[in-house]
This record gives sequence, structure tokens and C-alpha cells, in this order.
Amino acid sequence: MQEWTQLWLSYRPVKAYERADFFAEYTLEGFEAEHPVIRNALRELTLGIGSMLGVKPESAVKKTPAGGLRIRRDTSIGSEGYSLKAEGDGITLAAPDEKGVLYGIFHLLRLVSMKADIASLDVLTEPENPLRMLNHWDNLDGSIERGYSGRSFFFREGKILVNDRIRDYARLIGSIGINGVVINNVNVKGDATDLITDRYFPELQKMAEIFSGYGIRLFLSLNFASPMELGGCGTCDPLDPEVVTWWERRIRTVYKALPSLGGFLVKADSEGRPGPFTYGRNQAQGANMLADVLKPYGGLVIWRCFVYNCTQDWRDRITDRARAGYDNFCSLDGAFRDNVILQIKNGPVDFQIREPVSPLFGGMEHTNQMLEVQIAQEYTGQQIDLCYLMPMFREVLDFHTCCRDEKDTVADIISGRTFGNTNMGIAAVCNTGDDKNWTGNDLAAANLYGFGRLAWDMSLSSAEIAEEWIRQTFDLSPESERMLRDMLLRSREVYEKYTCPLGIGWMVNPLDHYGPSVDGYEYSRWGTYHRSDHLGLGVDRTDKGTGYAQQYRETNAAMYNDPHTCPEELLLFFHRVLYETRLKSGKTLIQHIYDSHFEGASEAKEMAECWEKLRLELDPEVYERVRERFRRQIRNAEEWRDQVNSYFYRKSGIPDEKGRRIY
Ligand code: GCV
Repeated sequence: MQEWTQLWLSYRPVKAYERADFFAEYTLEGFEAEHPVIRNALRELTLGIGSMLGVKPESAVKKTPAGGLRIRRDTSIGSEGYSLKAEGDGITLAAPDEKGVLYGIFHLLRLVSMKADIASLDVLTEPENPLRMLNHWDNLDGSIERGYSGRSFFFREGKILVNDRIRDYARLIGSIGINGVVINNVNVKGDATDLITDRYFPELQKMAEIFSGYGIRLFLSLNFASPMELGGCGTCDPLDPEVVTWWERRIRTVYKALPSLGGFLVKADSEGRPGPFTYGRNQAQGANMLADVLKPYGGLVIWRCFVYNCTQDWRDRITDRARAGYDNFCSLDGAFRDNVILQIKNGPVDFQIREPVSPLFGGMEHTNQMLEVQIAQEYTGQQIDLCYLMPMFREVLDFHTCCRDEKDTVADIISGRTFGNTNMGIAAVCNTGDDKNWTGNDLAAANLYGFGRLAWDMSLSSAEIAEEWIRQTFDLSPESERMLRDMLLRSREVYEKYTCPLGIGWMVNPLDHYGPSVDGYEYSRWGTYHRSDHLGLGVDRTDKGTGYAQQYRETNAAMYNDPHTCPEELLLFFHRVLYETRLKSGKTLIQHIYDSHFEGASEAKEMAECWEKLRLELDPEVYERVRERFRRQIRNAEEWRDQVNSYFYRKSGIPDEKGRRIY
């Protein structure tokens, strides 16, 4: 029995494909067949074409093929890019480097698997984001922080696993253009601190080698307190010469063992992790110390901006967690070394179903930046509830920061188009584990696939990505494909409707973050409050409140500051609103809360029914697995509906106009 699935690389037979002859032979010009990346690309070609078309591509090095696949080097194409052109009886794949060849082959395999007509193929594509990364929050004992798909396939009981699954993982993510992976949790504790010691070098070397065969650089999360925990230093003050010398020695050893290491991801001064603040140093001083040490090896420091006070008093209405990223980093713009990249979560708080875009995007002009999104569905249904995240990511990427008259979107900024920076990109907290289907819910694989595709090409629409993924993953009639696509496309909105209203966030069960608990975080230290009382709810983040809205560029600041121009889906994020206030729909706020929760729960049921209609076209195991998740989603949605509606009915005393059941 198959131990794990191949997701979108399952290469099912494609019947009556007219262009099978295009793949009978290939030539390689300007590339070495023995280069590890080329070897993997050709291996994939043989596997994919053999399995889909029953044809074995033969090397035609010594002959001049009449047709077939012609792979040649073309240095006029941008790094990692490629072109594919149908010419005569064959196709030319041109690329500037080996990675371009690999990506070009995966593109061809995708087209065949989608049964696309390639007779007039003419594509030139270069990745928009230089860095396209996955961050795993895997711990050395095999657990995964916020993991919803089983245990880690990188670590078990303090050991690193290097096996066929790692190779398949590299193939899968290489096929969607991912070029960097952080394998361990940003909360680096215990054994994980030792990843930069000889204890783990042999396995890390093997892992790095497998990864680099698929164009992927290995990165590690780093413990800022390593000089104290490993080195016996009395401090980890970044300006202390003893600390710097310790890091220089350690990093020299690391790069001797792992010369291809991409660098380190650092969570400092955040949720109990050590950092420069302990020593009265700022975030730039901490990051730059490591950057200087890594510079000779070409290593990067990816420094997270998730720095906030997590010991707030709920009575305090002045401190606003949403402000923290900007307050801690924006004034340091320009102070970071060129091998530092600031990694910024999409929203100012923490991966809620609806948040505004972090004002750091567009706020900083002279600093390398990466966008961090979360495909591990911590707050978005935990891979039980369906929540296709591309529509959310599209909104973030398309957001106009107003930092320039043109090229001012988040996509422009992270790709380097706005400010001309080169170390830029996008990262996702990954949603995989050792479950047979990798992502727990089979439909959650659309988020992994989609993230990679979007990271490469930020002009793709959510629908296009969904269609590609569905076609490669399942074997459905066109009508069923459309139904599944529509389910994916509406799923985020459905989830939003039955959970937190209008951008308020944080009504989840504390700790595990699944299911409702309206006051779960209301009187805690985490700085995430909805401030509901008998009159209304919402946080005043305007110039009369916490002033968060003023962190945006002027046009956006004014838009958010005024409840009449603030986008309604974010109304409660920025404003305190009374229950009887009329929204643009003409409904009162309280009626909107009731209606959206009833609608959301019933739409969750509708999605489950759609899935049931697909039964005869699906692998029974997949069908059952997802059906079971939908059953749980329906229960979850009902629980959210009833708890949220009852909570606000009890607070406000205002009944539902439609007289539906509220408890
Ligand atoms: C890895 C949230 C999560 C934490 C996570 C943290 C982070 O607070 O709940 O599990 O820690 O974000 O992004 O560092």
C-alpha cells in the first residue's frame, strides 16, 4: 500500500493525448546531464511522461531530433526563469540555469496532466519573488506547533529523518517553484538549539543535498540565546565582543559542514523568545550582528517583525498590539544590513480570517522585506473546515499601500519592483505533516499548491490556481470541476461569516484556537480584545483611539479613520460601533451579526452537500476523509453561530428581526 500520496504530481494516465510525440526524444544543449538538478528534471520527465502518456523520453544527444523536446541554455532569460515554445514537431525549453530547466519541465508536466493543448505553446516566465519560502514549525520531538496533518516528517524523537518522503516533499514543492525551506519551528528550544552543532550536521548535509537537487535552499530557525545555552557565555548581548566572537566561530563551523545553507530565520523578543531588547539593544542591532557574521558565507538573516508585548493588562486601552510591528521597526528603516530581510506577517496582529494589511508594507522603503502568510490553518479552520486562502492572499498582494503613485501594492514591494531591493519575497507557514495525504484535509493541499504558484506569479487569479490544482489532483467531469472550484472560492467567506464579524478577530478558544469562545481572550494578557458591552463592540484605532490607523500612508490612514469610508469588512477592527448603527446594507450591526452567522452555518452545510454530489467521481478514501471533515465543519459552524449570536443577544438585548432561534 502507498504510504503517502503524490498530490498534484500523481501523473494519472492521460488518454488520447495528441502531442505524445513531442516527448519521445529530448536533447540537452549547454547543460550537463549529470548536474543534480538536471538529473532530477530528466528523472521527473521520464516518470511523468511515462506514467501519463506511456512514452519513454529518450536522450537524442548524438542525433539531431526532428522534433521532441529541445532543452537549451539561454542566458537572456532572468534567473530561474524559462521559456517554452512549440516549434515544428517539438518544443524548445530555454533556461538560463538548471533551476529554470527543472521548473520548465514541471510546467510541461502540469500542462500534460491538465490535458492542455501544447501545439501553440509560447510562454516566457520568470519568478516575481526572488525568495519563495516555506516555514515549518516542526519540533525535534516530532510535534508540530499549529500542525493539523499528523507529525513532522523532518524530525522524530530528537533525530532528523532523511528518507524517500523528504525527496517526495522536495519534488512536490520544487514543482511549484519553492526555493527555500526552514525545517524547524521559530520557537527554538531544547534539542533544536543544537541544530547548529555537529550533533546534527551529517543528517542536515544529506537533507540540504536532496533539497538542492530540486532548487531548494535549506534554512534553519535560530535561538538568539545560543551563546548562553550552547556556549556558556554569560550574555547574548549582540554588542558584546565575546558574543560576536562566539557567533563567528560557530557560524564558521556551520558553513564548513553546510556550505549551501541559505541562512537563518529568527524570532527574537517575541512570545518569550530571547532577543536584543533584554540588553537595551534594538532589533537592527540584533539582526545586524548576525548578518555581519553570516556575510562572508552569503548567508541571510530573516528577522521576524512579530514583536509585541504579550503580557498586556486587558484594562489598558492605550497599548494596542496592532501597533507593535510598526512601532518596533519602522523607525529603523534603512538601518539593516543588506543580508537582513524583515519577515512581516500579512496583518498587524496574527493571521486572523480578516485583518488589514500590515502598515510596515509601504512604511519602510530602505529595508528588505518578505511577506509572511500562514497556510497552516491555525485561525482559519485547522484543516477541518474548508478555507481556500488564495482570495485572502490576493487581497493582501493587491493592496495599494499608497507609498508611491504607482507600483505601490504589496506585490510590487515584496518583489522588489517598488524600491529596487533584491533580497525580497514571500514565505508561508506550512500546512504539511506525515499524514498520508500530507495536509490532513485533502482540500487543504490547494493552499500549499496555490501558495507556491502565487509566489512565482502574483498575477494568477484564485480561480485559475484552483482550476489547475483540481485538474491535476482529481479526475472529474467539467461540471464537477466547476462545482469544486466554486466551493473553494467561496470557502473563506463562508468561514468568515460564521466566525468573527467584520474584522474583529479573536473569538476563538484559547490555546488550541479552534472553535468559538467569544470572551476566551477578552480578559487575558495577549492584547486581543473585542471590547463588547451592552451598547456595541469594536476597537477604536482611529486618531481618537489608539492611533493605529495613522500608521498608514495618508490616503489609507484617512480611509480607515472614518467609519463611513472604512471598508465594511474591517469596520470593527478600526472602530467601536453601536449595535443599532446602520451598515451600508441598511441592516443594523446586530442584525448583520445574526444574519451572517445564520448564513455562514447554512452555507457550510451547502458545501458539504456539494462534496457529497462528487462521491461517484472520487477515490472512496479521499471522499470519506473529506466528508468526515465536513461533518466536523458543520458542527463547528453551528457552534460558532449559536455562541456568537447568543452572546450578542444577551449583551444587547436586541432580538433577531427574523425571529430565529437564539439561546
Ligand atoms: C510559532 C502565533 C501562534 C504561535 C506562533 C506565533 C508566531 O502566536 O499561536 O504558535 O509561534 O504565532 O508566529 O511566532
